[in-house]
Amino acid sequence: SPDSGDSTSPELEKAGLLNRTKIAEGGRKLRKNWSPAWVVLVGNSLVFFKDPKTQSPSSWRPGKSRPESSVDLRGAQLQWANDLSSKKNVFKLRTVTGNEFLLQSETDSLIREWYGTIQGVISRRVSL
Ligand code: I3S
Repeated sequence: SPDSGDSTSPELEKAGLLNRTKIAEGGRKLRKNWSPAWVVLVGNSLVFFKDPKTQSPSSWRPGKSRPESSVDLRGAQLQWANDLSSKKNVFKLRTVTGNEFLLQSETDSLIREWYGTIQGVISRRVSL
């Protein structure tokens, strides 16, 4: 890829549209509020962008658009969480700071890819 030799910016690992809700902040439970988000995995961060109509995987780059929020994957925990929702294909991501997110897709293969890629990043960072 054109970016692979650029050591000044972390490599984009994956980007796409997922349904997302935050369910806890600092260990404190929040009311669910599902909404679609562009999710971008870059370096050890999972970055969320709000409006899927005005965002695309090519517009995530710094300066082009402002992320809604960003999650540090170092020390995070990932688990399937179909017990936490009536929706199918749900997994939960918990950060070291006690923030918890549910991520979901109607497409089985897509959610499995995301799970695997995020788990790969978490495992890789833990061993550093
Ligand atoms: O786990 P819950 O509380 O049943 O989650 C549902 C609610 O948050 C609901 O919102 P209101 O209680 O504000 O109406 C959402 O609309 C649902 O999507 C939530 O459940 P699912 O099963 O979709 O995660």
